[in-house]
Formats: sequence, C-alpha cells, structure tokens
Amino acid sequence: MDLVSEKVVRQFIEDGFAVIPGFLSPSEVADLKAATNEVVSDYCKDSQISIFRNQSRDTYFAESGDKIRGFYEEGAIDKAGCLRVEKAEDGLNKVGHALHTFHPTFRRITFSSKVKEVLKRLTSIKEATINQSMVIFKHPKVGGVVIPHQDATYLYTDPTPGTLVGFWIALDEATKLNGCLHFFAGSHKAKKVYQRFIRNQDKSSETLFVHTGEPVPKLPSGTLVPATCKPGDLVVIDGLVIHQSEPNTSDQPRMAYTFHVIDGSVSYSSENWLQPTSANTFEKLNDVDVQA
Ligand SMILES: O=C(O)CCC(=O)C(=O)O
Repeated sequence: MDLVSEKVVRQFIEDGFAVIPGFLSPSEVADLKAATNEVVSDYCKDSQISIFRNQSRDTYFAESGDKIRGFYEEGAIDKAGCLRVEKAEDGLNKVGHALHTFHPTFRRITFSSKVKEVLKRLTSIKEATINQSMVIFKHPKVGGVVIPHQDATYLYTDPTPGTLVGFWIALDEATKLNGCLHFFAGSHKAKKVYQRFIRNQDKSSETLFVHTGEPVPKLPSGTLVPATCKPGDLVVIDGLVIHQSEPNTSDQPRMAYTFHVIDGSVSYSSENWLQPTSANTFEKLNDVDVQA
C-alpha cells in the first residue's frame, strides 16, 4: 500500500503539515511505549528536577543533546521545587534528546525505510540527517501548553525552506481535549523564520541561550487546524509552519514520539542550541541500516 497518498502530498505543500494515518502498526506503537517505559525508569529515575520552560539558564537542558534526560512540567512542581505528582514519571513533560542514538527501538523506528519513503515523497532533502528525538508526554491534567512556534527557531538551517522536517508520531489518541497539535495552515509559505533561539555569545552571562528576532505573528484563528490522530498516525511538520498545542485538561494521556530531520547538505547554524557531538553525531539516515 502507498504510504503517502496524493492527498497527503498536496496537504503538506499547501498547509505545511500532513497526517499520515496508520504510519506505525499497533505492535510498533506498543514497542515504542515499552521503550519509553524502559527509558523513564532506567535513565530518568535519578534525574534532577528540571522544568521544561527554564531552558535559557539550564545547563542540564543545554547538555541533553547527546543524552537521554527527563524534563518536568511546570504544573508538576510546587513552589519549593518538589514534585506534586505521586509518581515522578507522571510529571514528566518530555525525555530527550538522543533517544534515536541510544535505544534500539527508537533507533529502529527513526531510521526505518518508512521514514525514508515519507521524506522522499514529501521533501527534496538531499542528505537526511537526524539531529534530535524526544518523547513528549502531555500527561492528563498536568500536560501544559506549547505556545505557537516554528521548529526552525530552534534548529536553524540556511537556506531554510524545505530543509527541516519534524516527524511527530501519536502513541495515544490525540484529540482536541487532550492537546493534539494545531497548525496555522499555510503559515510556512511566508518562508520566514521569525525568532531564533541561540547560544548566548556573552560567555560571562549565566544566560546560556537567548531569543532574537520577533515572536511569531498572531494569525487569524480561522487558519488554526487541529491534527487529530489515532495511535500510530504520523504528523509531518514543515520546519517553517507555525504550530502549537493546548494543555491536556482531560483524563486521557497524549503521548507522542517526535524527531527532527535536517538536510545535511545545507548549513546548520553553529548558533543553534543543539550541536553535533561525538555521542550524537547527527547521523545520516542512509548510513544506518536497521532492517525495517
Ligand atoms: O507535542 C506537542 O504538544 C508539541 C510538539 C511541538 O510542537 C514540537 O515538538 O515542535
């Protein structure tokens, strides 16, 4: 069966995102969930309490590009810095940013032939390169908002259009109630990166990263489109499209596995927060054979 239909190709060009239903089989989804459980208990049980929001001054975040580290939701931590939730894992916002490097299951899915096929059909990327991966939890009641942003803010490439693509795979059903992704359809067509998140050149400052440029513009709410998903559905995200997600106010979980692909044949900014290291070398998709 054709994984990428003509409708998907047209939606990706027009809207800057597209949903590919049934990208992963139920057993692949189960494998990723089991891998997530392993990662959370094996790697993160002794992790420090770092809230995903305070990245600018956070060395723990800054050094997570080639590791597997956990980050907590703001709403899961009280004023004294202690967890409000009974089980630590229920307060996690995400684990990242090198799951694809260290865990065989994440590796198998990320470097799979299905990913290669999607990239071939939807993009003109010449040297597909994986630079980061995360599980985003959005737990019931504590899963917080993700404000409107472009992925190119964080992973800037030059030239930008068509050289950064996000893969976001639903591991639970994602609905309007539990915080599915929402896209400002067509916003990628401005071909503009509004804001950058870069390394602070002032090395004497405690602030490790700064924002430059302007926030993304407020766009008509009529162009905001929900990307509801069943488990295993893939949302492909153009690096320039503006997107967001609401808090999870429901009692249903909304977990997703996401990773980013850049074109290794164009310039990747040395100002980006995430840089290749000897542990996360930004491997090329075609250099890794995972038999899947
Ligand atoms: O999973 C989410 O709610 C937001 C993910 C997202 O926007 C991103 O990773 O760029």
